Amino acid sequence: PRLQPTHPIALAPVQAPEPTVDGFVTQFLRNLNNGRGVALSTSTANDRYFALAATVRDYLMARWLEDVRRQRTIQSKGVAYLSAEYLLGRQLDNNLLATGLTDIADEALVACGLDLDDVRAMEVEPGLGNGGLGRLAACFIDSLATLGVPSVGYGIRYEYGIFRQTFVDGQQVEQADSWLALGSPWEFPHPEAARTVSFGGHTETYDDGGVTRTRWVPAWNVLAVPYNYMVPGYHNGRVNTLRLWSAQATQGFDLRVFNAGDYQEAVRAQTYAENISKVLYPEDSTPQGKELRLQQQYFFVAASISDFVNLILPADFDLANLPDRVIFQLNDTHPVIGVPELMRVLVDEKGLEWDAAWQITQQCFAYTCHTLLPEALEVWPADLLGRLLPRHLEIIYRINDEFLEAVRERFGDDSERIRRMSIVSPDGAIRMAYLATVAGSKVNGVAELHSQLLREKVLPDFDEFYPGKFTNVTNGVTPRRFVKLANPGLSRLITDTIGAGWLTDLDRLRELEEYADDAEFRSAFRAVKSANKRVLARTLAERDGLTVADDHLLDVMVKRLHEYKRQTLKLLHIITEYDAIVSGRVTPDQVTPRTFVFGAKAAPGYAMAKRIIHLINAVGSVVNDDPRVEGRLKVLFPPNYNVTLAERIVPAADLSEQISLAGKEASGTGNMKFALNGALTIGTDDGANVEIRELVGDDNFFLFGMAEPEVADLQARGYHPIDFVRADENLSRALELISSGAFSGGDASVFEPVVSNLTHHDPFMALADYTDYIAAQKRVDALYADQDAWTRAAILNVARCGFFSSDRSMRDYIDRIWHTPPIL
Ligand code: B1H
Repeated sequence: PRLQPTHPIALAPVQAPEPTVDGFVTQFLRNLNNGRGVALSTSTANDRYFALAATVRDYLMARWLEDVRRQRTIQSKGVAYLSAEYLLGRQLDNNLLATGLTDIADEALVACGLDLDDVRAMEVEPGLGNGGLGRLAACFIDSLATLGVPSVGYGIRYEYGIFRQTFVDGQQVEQADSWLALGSPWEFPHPEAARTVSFGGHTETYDDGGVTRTRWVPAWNVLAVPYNYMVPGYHNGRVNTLRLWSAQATQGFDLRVFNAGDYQEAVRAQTYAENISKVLYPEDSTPQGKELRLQQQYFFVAASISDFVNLILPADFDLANLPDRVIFQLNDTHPVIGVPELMRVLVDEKGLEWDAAWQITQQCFAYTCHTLLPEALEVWPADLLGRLLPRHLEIIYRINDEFLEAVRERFGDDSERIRRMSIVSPDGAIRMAYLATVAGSKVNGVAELHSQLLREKVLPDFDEFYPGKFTNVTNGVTPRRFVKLANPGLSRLITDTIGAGWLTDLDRLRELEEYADDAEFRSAFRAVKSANKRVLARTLAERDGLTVADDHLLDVMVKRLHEYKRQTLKLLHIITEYDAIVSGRVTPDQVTPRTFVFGAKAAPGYAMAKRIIHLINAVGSVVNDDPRVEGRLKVLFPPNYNVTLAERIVPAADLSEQISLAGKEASGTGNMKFALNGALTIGTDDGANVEIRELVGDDNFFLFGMAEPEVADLQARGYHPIDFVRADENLSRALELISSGAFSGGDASVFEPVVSNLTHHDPFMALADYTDYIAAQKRVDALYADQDAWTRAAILNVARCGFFSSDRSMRDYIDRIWHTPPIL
């Protein structure tokens, strides 16, 4: 009788702490004492942050474990989102919000004599992504959890995320982002569930009871150790999983070599293996064709597929049914090596016939393309791929042979077409976007215009060959982080006006439309914007020692530094305004007082982008310090723009700069965040700007510049930027000012490369759009002068942009691509 279990395994309860202030205090102190090994009186801010995070975790735990259990029992179809990047932002506030515990936590900390703000400031955001693509993945997993769709996000636990940007004499200097230096309270390592990932070696055939089979004999292995993170849905009791892989050597160091005194050699293999998840490649939109990068890609994809096939699926699962159980969504080409990997697993490891395996594989993948820039489409030299993954190269060749055979069957021996469509390029490189298109059940672009150009310009042969394969899913952003957390004032105003529930049904923002004409609502709306500017002012003062005037139009351009995004066009506008004042053509009181805010990281190897950063800082210091300007123009460039800072900048902005050359920005997602927070957009007809403008209406959007067909036309006719310089005196003066050394202490050589690049090449046609841009900025000034009209337009932006919730994006993926119903 002594051995009767009182908590039988299957029924053992997972207990959540009491959702009261007392319950919270008790759990918080317990975590501080037992988890951190300190008393409140001796604890550091970091201890308190860890204990608070652990407390929030404790509330989520029962739900998480229940969701994991339920998903394993039901075994319904789910999404495995494969992404090399997740730009998560801080977790504490998000998870407090999801659990509805923010107020309780606040009071509980007060009860302990602490301030929630001081504690939350300790969190270092995990910057495991470069920009829009990584942030999109983070928004998507948030929405999947909120919709209750079974899903796992798979990725890499980089030890160092996107570099920390500093400025030295106005120039970008990168520092390692050691976000894990003090540990992370959000992760759960599971070394017992590690997967072995192999590299190198050769392939051989062998006789398997009369059948000839191929096997891969790799040369070296690494361990992929999973770290699990909770992904809570909003107020729905659901918690999905994000699983990030960390590389570990299969064997520790070589003790014999160590004892012989060669310490470096003893750890060489270990260092090599563990380098795989050491650092995020800081490229954005242009891939680095580096061996380590391919190692990273294969590492996380192979571990993820093995995790799903060998650990998540039941042991007796019939792999013929795999497409009913999972869809692997390829976030750009980075995980496309998963296609030959699944084939290898099915054929070499599980013994399926090639044709059956290919049938399965084609249904289990779908591919999202995030770019149109030809230089951004990943290709891997066959010799590199063959050296690292010899079996995968064989599989890719066979896929290509069979694919080209099918093309031949359909179109005859059209050798031009065959050459164009081959997954293997004429110079022997593997075109990963083509492989993904051939293997994917669906291929989607990320905004209407982008999807259209993808079909018509980048992959037209494939669109013709695979009718119905191409589709669009316009990107979205999570309103939980980017409206509710970032803009509590606006959120309160919205709830007071239209009631609760809009945060998970963002189309309901439409109900605000009628209030655009309500003077009282407009003044409340303006008050929120002003309060947000003061919050930003405080943030920038503390963070960077910058000052923000509270009566300025806040004109914001925050995004990666890239020539196609045209930060130089924004600069030319600023210089033109400055020139107008200092040349005496206008008096300072005739210009709209504006503060221009930039945020931008440049890829460390992108020389022109770094020069442009230098120029922005240089223009800033001259303009800001020139007494003739009388403080009417300010240029602020806080370093190290990241998710945390975005949450302060976006809600404070009046004007959102989305000024890429038409046809170059696949979608943009910053544009959506600004519009949803009541900034007006000045933008080109590019990416999702097109859809924003259609929704908010021409009167509430400042459109300028060439549309994509005009760009193509000008390119075809021959673009000569110098013609545009000659045609617009303001433009030539602005360029002349830079050339004269006005922003470089008289040294004309410093920014000569920027000016000469613009006047002689201007690959993204900034000068061609300059005149129209300036005209559009005049319309901005005119509307801003009428605060009621401006506010009305801003309200309509909020009211009409509910479409850009990532919940809607996820529903579109589910309907058009995944067919994975929520579990209720
Ligand atoms: C986007 C990238 C990207 N498109 C390669 N492509 C990378 C490509 O490390 N790499 O090699 C990293 C990133 N990122 C962005 O995706 C687009 O430029 C945006 O327009 C779009 O909004 C975003 C999300 O779809």
